[in-house]
Amino acid sequence: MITVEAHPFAFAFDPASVALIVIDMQRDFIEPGGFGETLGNDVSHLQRVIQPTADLLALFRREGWPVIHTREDHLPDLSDCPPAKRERGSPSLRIGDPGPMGRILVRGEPGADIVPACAPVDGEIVIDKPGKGAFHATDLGGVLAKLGVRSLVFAGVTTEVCVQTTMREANDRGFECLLIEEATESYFPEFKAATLEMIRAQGAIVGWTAPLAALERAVEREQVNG
Ligand code: TIU
Repeated sequence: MITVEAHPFAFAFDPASVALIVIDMQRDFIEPGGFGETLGNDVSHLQRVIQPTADLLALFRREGWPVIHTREDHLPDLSDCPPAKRERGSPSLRIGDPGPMGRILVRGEPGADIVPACAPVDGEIVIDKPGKGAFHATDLGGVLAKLGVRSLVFAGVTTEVCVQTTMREANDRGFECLLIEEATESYFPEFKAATLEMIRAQGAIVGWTAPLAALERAVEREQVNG
């Protein structure tokens, strides 16, 4: 077992049954002109998450542990986009409308791509999802069962929307979930802070959080001690 100094207490995982899930590190959320900005958000907040997420990816790749990426996007005919999602509020562009990075939140368009620094490499799994949670209307549950995964390390954007929703789905399915604090970000810093607190409150009611350095230290310790 590898034991990470985490909040609210130590997070222990078996390296034979861990996977990393990187949520929606897409240009549509992180770069100007995409879905996030059309909703009225300042996307510059999300850019600080790119390097820590790349470092976390490097750690999993070095260890040979499974990596799963998700993308929130829709089929070109929008048949998987509930009208309630497309029609909600008054965004400057709606899902499916043409924007500077192609059609907003549509699979295969430049905006739906994962940012280059966090792009999947050969052998990594990519799950396209129409909802905020990555288990809804996808085969993520089947993929994790096939891999024999029990513990999930989380990164990605945004903390209180797709990351938290997916962690809650995973927690309800019996997975032990650890969120890496610098590898997740919100358009609203106060929402990120509140989400980290609510995840680990009540004795890790949803899961654990830890800085990246704590995970790196734990992996190094395991290598020294065997
Ligand atoms: N709007 C917002 O904060 N997030 C999303 O719509 N999707 C994800 O979090 N990926």
